[in-house]
Amino acid sequence: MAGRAPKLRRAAVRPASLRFAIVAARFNERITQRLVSGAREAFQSAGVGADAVEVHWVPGSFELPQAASHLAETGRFAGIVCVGVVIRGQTPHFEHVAREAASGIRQVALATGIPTTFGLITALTEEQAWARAGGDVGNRGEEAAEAALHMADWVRSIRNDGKGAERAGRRHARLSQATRGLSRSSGTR
Ligand code: DLZ
Repeated sequence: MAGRAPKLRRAAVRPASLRFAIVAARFNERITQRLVSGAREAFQSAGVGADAVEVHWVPGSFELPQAASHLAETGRFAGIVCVGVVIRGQTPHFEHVAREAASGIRQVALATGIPTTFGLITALTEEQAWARAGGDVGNRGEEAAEAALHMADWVRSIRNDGKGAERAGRRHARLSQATRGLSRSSGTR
């Protein structure tokens, strides 16, 4: 799959007073730590205080949706970022874990309405995974945190009033345009 994640336009986010959670899978923990750091940095540079970001660890990526679901139900978070690393092994286990994590995370987002984003690396080799954890191909944790910030801002704008939604619509149209430009200039990931 090709494409670069959009860079968040800082002006689009008004994160003061918003809380976020990061749910992290311990499997392949050294790599996942990099995703957690990437996500923390994205929150920090958007103006979210360190004390407004909670990190919760679970055993593996399969458990991410359940933890995210519990966190969403608390109503304490404007967004939840799920991070984990699934690397293909000798058996089809990889497919099961990756598929269930992806569809479970989507279900949490749809069922609760709380932006719950996908910061998983699904890689064929460990080398590919490192490249996507702050290496040559970006940092999936950072990208997922930016998506959570973006979605939290958008959800808040449509709840507030019609004008907020219009402004968010214009911001997102501009962002999509920028994203298309970035996708054209990027290679295979
Ligand atoms: C069992 C397993 C395997 C084989 N591979 C991974 C992986 O690459 N990445 C990951 O996050 N978790 C893996 N797991 C653990 C499962 O996610 C889960 O924790 C266990 O199956 C227990 O439910």
